[in-house]
Amino acid sequence: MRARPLFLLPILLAACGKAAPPASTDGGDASAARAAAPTTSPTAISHGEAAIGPALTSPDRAADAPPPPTASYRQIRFVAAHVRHEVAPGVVYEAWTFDSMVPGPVIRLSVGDTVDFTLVNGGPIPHSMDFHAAEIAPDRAYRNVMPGDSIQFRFVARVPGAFMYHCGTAPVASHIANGMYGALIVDPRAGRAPAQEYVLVQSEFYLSPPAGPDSTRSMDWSKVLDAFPDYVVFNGVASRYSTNPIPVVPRKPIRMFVVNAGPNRISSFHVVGAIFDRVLADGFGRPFEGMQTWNVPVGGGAVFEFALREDGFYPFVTHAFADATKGAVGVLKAGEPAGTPGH
Ligand SMILES: [Cu+2]
Repeated sequence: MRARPLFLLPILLAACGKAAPPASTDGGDASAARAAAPTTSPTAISHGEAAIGPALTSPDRAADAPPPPTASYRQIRFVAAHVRHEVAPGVVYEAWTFDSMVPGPVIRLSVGDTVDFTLVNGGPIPHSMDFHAAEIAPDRAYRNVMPGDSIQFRFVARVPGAFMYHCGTAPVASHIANGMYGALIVDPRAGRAPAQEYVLVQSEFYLSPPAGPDSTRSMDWSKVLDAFPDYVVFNGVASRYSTNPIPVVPRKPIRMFVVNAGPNRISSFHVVGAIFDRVLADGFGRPFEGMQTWNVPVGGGAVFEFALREDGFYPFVTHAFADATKGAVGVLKAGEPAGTPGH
């Protein structure tokens, strides 16, 4: 393991040492229609013995952005699946996923690209797909897909940005809190300037009380409604890029696509020791220049462009520090820093 910045240890210990309880109940919602108001606990309906797949041990997920697309037409197929996901070391969660990963796969398009999308529901309850990058009738495209069934629809990416996608099945907070979200990047037609590019998806996990023989956690619906998460994470795992800092080249452009899946907490995105040269909200407008911190709303995204002036360890956080303490922290390792970082 690479050297861990010592000043982050209290945060890491707080996040990793949390007495997260095991549980057997979950937030299954087998019958609620899309329009149903989430006023009652979805734990009233359980998928109990449904297969949820093997545990994912020490998931290793690079933050690197996929390269810009080379074709203007894409066929994309996701399978909704319930799998075990390790939120933090030893904390295994019964996640609802796209393609068995939390977040789901990163998609990258250019303005004008056409996507033919297929969602296959391999899970035991209804799921669906809502692409924020699409302009489409939700009642047609974002319908619930029953277990074993599938849906197909087409959209054209018309607006550049860092977009969220998520399951839109009610209660939506339940399906997002359980892991069904991801990032879809749309580049301007002319492309973006060369840079070291990374994708971060911030999200939250709400763990239920102890139950069950296998110590797999699932969602505590009351915590979701109270916006009281146990973990706030980048790319699905608490503090993963503190444990394994992201290596970057100093004095060269860096671009971070940040999407905030929530379902509840705003991300006040900040890189310690850096000022953003440019922050691009979604759309065609002018960037904001010289920014220290930028709020990424729940269900939104932003593109952060900057460079690190010196070799060193540069933490990135949500500056809502309770959430950073719960795991929404990582580190950029610029060059080959000597000595031990401090803050
Ligand atoms: Cu779902």
